[in-house]
Amino acid sequence: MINDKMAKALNEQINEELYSSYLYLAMSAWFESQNLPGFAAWMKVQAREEHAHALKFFEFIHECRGRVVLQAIQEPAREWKSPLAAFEAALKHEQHITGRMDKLMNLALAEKDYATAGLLQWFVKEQVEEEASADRIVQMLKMAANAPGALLMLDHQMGERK
Ligand code: OFO
Repeated sequence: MINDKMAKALNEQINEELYSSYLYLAMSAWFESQNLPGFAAWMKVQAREEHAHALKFFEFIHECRGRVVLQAIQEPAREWKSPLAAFEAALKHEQHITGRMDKLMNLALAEKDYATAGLLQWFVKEQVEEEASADRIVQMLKMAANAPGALLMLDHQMGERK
């Protein structure tokens, strides 16, 4: 069983994950509009991954006999100043999600909900990877600044993500 307080917090996290998916899909659409199909494909894979994160919480709440309540998803931005600006926004978003996971973990421990804490442990680890991967791309885009050839090579490399 999951208590109401914890279920409410996890429901909010489902919304955050669906928003993450929506945000990365919006970034994918923007990269398409910039003729950078590799970046667009990378973001589409990321959007799918975020949707899977939402489903992990969705299924967990049901397994714990809680009630899932879906809320409206906020509209994401449509434009970014540059590929670098988009990935800086993605990194900032991931840092925000890491902060949310820390708060959820604190709540789970305060509620002595060790099952939820176990699930959250997976997400805490995942956030380390999420931040590292966004940051790596930010750094590469900084190195590619003012070199269109380097940006095109990077685009090709980004498109290889499965
Ligand atoms: Fe769900 O990890 Fe990114 O946001």
